[in-house]
Amino acid sequence: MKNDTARFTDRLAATARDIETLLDRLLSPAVLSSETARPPRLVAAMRHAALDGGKRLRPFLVVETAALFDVDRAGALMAGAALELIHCYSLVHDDLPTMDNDDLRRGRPTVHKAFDDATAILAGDALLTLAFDVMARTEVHPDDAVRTALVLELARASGLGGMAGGQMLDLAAEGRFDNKRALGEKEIVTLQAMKTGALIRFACNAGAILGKADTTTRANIARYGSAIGQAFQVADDLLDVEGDAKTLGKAAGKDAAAGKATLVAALGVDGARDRLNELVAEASAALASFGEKSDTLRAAARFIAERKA
Ligand code: GRG
Repeated sequence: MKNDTARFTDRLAATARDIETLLDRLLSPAVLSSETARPPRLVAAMRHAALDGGKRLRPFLVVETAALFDVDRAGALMAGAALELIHCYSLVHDDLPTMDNDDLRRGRPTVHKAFDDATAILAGDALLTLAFDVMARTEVHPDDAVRTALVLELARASGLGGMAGGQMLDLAAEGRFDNKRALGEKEIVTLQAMKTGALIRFACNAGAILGKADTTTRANIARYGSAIGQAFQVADDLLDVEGDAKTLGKAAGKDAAAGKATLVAALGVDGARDRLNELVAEASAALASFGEKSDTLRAAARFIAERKA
């Protein structure tokens, strides 16, 4: 019988394949009702940003959390695809010269390098808005209240008080607008919970919303999502110090060079590793009530902590 890690790897690959197929369809040049035309250059830039790459971790978390509640897989995949569109938009905008100024993403030229800055901005904008278009579709869930809750939570996770807000705090911490000021551990945790944690937490919450979970169960899933969201960012900070560009598919060592506010900077490499182990244990504890049914999500927490790219 396969162990949890092998089962996890197979399931991640299966979800990635299904998400690729869905995104390929969602980003087709075919014009939809209420649309006027789909400009080919914009379609091409959006496809460059979203297709053929990425671990598809966020959609996987939606699908696997939804599976805890025996939710229809096709609807969960559609919700996961909507979330992945937001993730892809954030990477396109993050890579722009005025943000992180990166040339390489997923081992390929970033969108502004393959196209141009204006096209990259518009591709990001259109991916962001398409995400809400997709999340509002009945294919996600037949119940209007479920879809409304998903749209609301997705907006909160990605906007002012979530990912975009976190990016703002990150830029401010770099000293872009004012004098640079070293952030304390608590401030770094808040920044990261917004910038990266919010979408990962949403992925898990989405599964619970689709499954119409009760309040206690929702809280446990949110606890799991917060722990793995934080673990994801700590692992990312460690990879920036210890990883290499070839495996990462993007530049390494950029955080230290920019003097970024990371937990590795605040706690040191060993301190960050200890924190990572605590977070994996916390994630696992949050799933206690699900028993063996949540073994794949436990394996996901370990994968997030140990990942090399
Ligand atoms: C521009 C509004 C706006 C937000 C940007 C997410 C983000 C905020 C910036 C990305 C910067 C970055 C590299 C953060 C580290 C965490 C992260 C999101 C890594 C990339 O996610 P993965 O590893 O990527 O899931 P793949 O390629 O597998 O999809």
